[in-house]
Amino acid sequence: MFNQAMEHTQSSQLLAAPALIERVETLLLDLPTIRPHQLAMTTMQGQTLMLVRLYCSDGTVGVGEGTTIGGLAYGAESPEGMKLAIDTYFTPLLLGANANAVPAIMARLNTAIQDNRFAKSAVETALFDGLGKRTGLPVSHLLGGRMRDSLPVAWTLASGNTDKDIDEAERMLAQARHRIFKLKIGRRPVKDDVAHVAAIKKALGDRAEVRVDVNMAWSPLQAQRGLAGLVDAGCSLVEQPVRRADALADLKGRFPIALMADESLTGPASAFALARDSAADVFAIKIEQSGGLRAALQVAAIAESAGIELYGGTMLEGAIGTIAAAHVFATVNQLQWGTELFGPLLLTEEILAEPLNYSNFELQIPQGPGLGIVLDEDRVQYFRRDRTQVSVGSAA
Ligand code: MUC
Ligand code: MG
Repeated sequence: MFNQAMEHTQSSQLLAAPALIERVETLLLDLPTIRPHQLAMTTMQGQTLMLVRLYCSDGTVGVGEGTTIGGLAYGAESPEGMKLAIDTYFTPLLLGANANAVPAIMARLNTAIQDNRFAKSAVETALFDGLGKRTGLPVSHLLGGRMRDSLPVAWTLASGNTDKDIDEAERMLAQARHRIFKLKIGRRPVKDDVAHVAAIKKALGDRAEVRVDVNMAWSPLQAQRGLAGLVDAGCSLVEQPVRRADALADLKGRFPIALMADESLTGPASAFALARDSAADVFAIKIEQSGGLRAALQVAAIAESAGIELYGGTMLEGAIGTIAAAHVFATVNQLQWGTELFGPLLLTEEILAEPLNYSNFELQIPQGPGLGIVLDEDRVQYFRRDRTQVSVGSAA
């Protein structure tokens, strides 16, 4: 009897209070990066975070984030475009909806709005954050529960200069922050890129693992030459060396180096096609590229059933998007290649009341309700792109 009563009390605490979405707010925050970040297709000097907040009738507020890489350099969505899409098209579908019914809301958005995967991921993050705050559960628990409480985090060396990259890697090793390094290549001739990788691997030796991301820059022929050189350089993994999925499939299994799909993975349907065509050894799962947290888990499930290994990828999200991805990655069965959830560390400015905990080469996943993070509201307001207009408006 006593036990039954206890069970009842505990379970009723976990019920989410009814909550209707009353207001949707979107903001653009501009934050500088610690150094220029050089990829094959662009060099980033800063990052724009598109924040979305869902204000609900029970007083809870869920927050989500969308980012891209170099505006429109990486894909079809931009932070400005996400804000416009959410303000104009998502908001009328969200207002008045039952915020606890996350799959129903996402189904409605997916029916009414094509693509816009990054914006959908931001909104789904905010929905889960709110649901977590209402139930007292971390997002990872809402997604089925955790396999792990912390995640290994790789660092991307992308200064564009070999010596600077080696110095940066040494600093990361000395601070016990990262011991897996992903090198951004694909801008220079293949042999120069391979020499750059070989020099860094030689300097770091067995103290670190070196991987590369070509961001689709190589032709199939360049990729064959490049992969052969990367194997000799001691590189363990190559991410999206070529643009097309069929070219990826042609490369797979031809060199003793792991081949990872990134740009080719745009959600569960593409994951299914890549798995069917045996086009990659590893999938980079990303919440934004997948179109949301649950879609990312579908990608993971397809990989797992096809015997494809997993890596927790990033779109260089700030703290909110990074932690949303961390909650997802906490739940997958195996994460053979760790993660690259270093986005907040690339930014000079903190927007959380308490920064994320990166220590011992890992990111600790917060235990609190929802995303388990608290925004520093003054700093959020300070970094708003429209700050001047806001203060002028409020003074009037
Ligand atoms: C990508 O292509 O993987 C991840 C790390 C980084 O530096 O860029 C991103 C995007
Ligand atoms: Mg990549």
